[in-house]
Amino acid sequence: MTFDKIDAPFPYRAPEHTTASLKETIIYKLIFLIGRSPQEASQRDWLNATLYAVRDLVTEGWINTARQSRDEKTRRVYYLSMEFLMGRTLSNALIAEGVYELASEALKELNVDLEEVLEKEVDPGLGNGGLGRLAACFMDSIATLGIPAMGYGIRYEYGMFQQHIEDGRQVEKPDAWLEKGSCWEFIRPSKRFNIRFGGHIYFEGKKCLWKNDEEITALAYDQMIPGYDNDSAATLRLWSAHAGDMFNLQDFNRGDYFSAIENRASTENVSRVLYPDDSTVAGRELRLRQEYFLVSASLQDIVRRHKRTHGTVKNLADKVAIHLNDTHPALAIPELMHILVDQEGYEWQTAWDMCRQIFSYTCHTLMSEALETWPVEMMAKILPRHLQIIFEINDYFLEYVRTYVTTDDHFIRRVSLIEEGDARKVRMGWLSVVGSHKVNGVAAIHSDLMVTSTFADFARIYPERFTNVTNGITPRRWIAVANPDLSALFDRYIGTEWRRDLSRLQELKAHIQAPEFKAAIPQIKRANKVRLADYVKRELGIELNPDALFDVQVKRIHEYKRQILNVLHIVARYNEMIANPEKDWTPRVFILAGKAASAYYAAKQTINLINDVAHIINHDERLKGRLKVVFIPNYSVSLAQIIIPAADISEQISLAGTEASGTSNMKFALNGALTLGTLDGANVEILENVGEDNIFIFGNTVEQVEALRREGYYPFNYYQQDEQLRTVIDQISAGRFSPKDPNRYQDLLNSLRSHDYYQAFADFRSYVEAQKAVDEKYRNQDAWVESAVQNIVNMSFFSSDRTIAEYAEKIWKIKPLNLA
Ligand code: 26V
Repeated sequence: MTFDKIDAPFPYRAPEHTTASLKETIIYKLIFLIGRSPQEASQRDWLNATLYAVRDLVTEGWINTARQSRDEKTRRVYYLSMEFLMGRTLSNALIAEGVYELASEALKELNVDLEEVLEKEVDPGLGNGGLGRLAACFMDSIATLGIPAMGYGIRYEYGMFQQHIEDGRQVEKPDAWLEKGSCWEFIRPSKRFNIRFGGHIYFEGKKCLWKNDEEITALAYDQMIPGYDNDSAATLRLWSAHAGDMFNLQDFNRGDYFSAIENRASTENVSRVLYPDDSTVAGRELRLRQEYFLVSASLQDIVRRHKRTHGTVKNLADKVAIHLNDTHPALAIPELMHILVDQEGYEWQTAWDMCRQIFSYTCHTLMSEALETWPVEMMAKILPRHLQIIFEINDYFLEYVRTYVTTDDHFIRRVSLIEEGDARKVRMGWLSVVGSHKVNGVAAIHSDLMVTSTFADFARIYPERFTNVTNGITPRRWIAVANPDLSALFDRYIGTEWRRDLSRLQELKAHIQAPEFKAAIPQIKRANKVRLADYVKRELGIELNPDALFDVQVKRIHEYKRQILNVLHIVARYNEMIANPEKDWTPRVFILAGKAASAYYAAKQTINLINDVAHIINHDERLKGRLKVVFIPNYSVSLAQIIIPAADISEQISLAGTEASGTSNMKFALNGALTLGTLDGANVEILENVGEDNIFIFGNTVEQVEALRREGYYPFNYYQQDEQLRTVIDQISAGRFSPKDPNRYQDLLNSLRSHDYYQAFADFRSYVEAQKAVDEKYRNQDAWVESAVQNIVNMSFFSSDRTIAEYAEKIWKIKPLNLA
């Protein structure tokens, strides 16, 4: 009898630990899995031993959940994403399993400090920013709600680069995160699939055959995503490229053993490194290969699993939903067609109907330059059969448009999946819309704009296809892990259930006038500010005053996010303070962090400018420490966990109509920071939830932005008419902040004065005024705390549990497992 045949209940129960038994287990893991004695163990060894001990606690529920879903033959959803920014595992798992205190005590008895050990864990940076972190919050909610689902991604050997700041400038260093070992994952040597590339296609009768000339192996690594206190866990399966047995056959046949082995390295490049550019499409062949690698491995796995459970692919559309996290995995659409038509022998029409029931797609941007396209020529070389399928989908689709919508040639040209021109290109966004039954934006305003701009033509063809699902964040990581003091306060007043049901925060409303509650909020904030100040002192040697107002902007550096507007205001404020040094200024600390894509010149200049300005301001004694500017290098999930709970002001200052949603805006507000933002992305819904007295809104609306674009926007006029703005620009231009290299910022300034594509100058005045209102309010600490509380208790809507429940109901048509 094989192990597979043993019936439930699962025979190996994980122990209910006491401090003593957990301590024993950790020692056991240390000795027998890591091979170290307690006397010799380093902090990292203790970390790994603890990880192994806690992993055991999650495994049982994980296996049971998978079994239940298999036995009940439930409909499942597969979440395909090129990025998952999971953050550290241990702290989250300890909380999910309810053994944080126990682990802390067990380690203390071994003279080991849990907090220090937690800091040793590497933070896998397998994503760029918002999109990748959203995928991680979603996995957490999927696990907690017990949604039968699985995430699929790539196990990049090198994640997002490490950002160092040298002489004020960003320097990128490779992130070899795996070198420290990664003991949370399970390698699955038996889960391997061949991924084919290149070659040519030919027909045998009506049947299309693909003779590829390259092949590599995708190997699965599984990670458990623990649900919160529900004895359940979801799976994140990441694929790694292996040359496997597929040596270059020609080399082998020539008897060139050494070349054959040597080639392994280049074959394995496909999962070597995450593309660190979230702003432009590089059009690089390796990226296309990565996308196909993810898609092909995942679909083979999905179809194999489905056949094993159901014995047929006939009911695939009843049992499988596949979600595309942006267009990056859009090749899944032609890949499923390839499987159904070429391998399973389905008629084109039947296969296409199945596809459109199976796929759904989330759009995460409005930036046209971030809409993926691939040169037809490149796709022909790497994926000839897929290109041919895309052409066929296009013919079918355009025929439909001509028949039922319009024969207007301009329209047809605009919606064609193939962009005509010198070099023809495949439009992945269009492909995703045509191949999905639902397409969603990530905040109300974004979904509205999607159907009036990016996908306007498609909204005319398929009006019922477009919908909104506003993003959310997991309260487990963003409160329970990141802000333990605030968690403890919640627990004291409303019990612990808010962790799985954030609507419970409503119940806090009965207590917010209690003096003890009111007093606790600023105390907690101050403690978090001290924690951040300690970090900054330790890492950067800069002293911060925890009683100053902490004003924070942390996110990827992008022109549309307008870090530059932040800098212009900082300089303006500096000038005012120097002009009136005796005035009773509210002390401020400006904190910024974020990475710039390595080839994004303007973003790198912005980082340089922030650091140059910080250097001058932080050394100006006339300010008497009332103004500080800090750029914290190497922003990551772990850093966010320290920075966000310490913020008083959350800067969300993108040009209206450019930030699809934002998710840090939600994390900040939930941690009691007040938003200073434009009417963009989810800021709009945050305003609706917290009320206008508890948020600082400034700047032009989408309509005003569009009117300016239409009627002619002349930034130079703003420069001329606003004296304060002019002074700031002239100072930067004269090298006030870069005396050794006075011309350093000419490009940046020229571009602002002449184009200012993201209209920073237009919003400057109202931003400065809003900042004054911030100072004013902060002087009245009672009013400030009241607003902070209103932010916290009104954030229920922004839990990713709500988001995932909406996806499950509206888009995936999937019910949670009964996890009794
Ligand atoms: C874009 C691209 C485009 C070229 C190919 C490589 C690549 C890799 C990553 C990206 C990511 C850009 C999309 C993104 O992160 N969007 C963000 O998604 C968040 C979650 O929905 C949302 O909150 C942010 O507003 C949005 O900018």
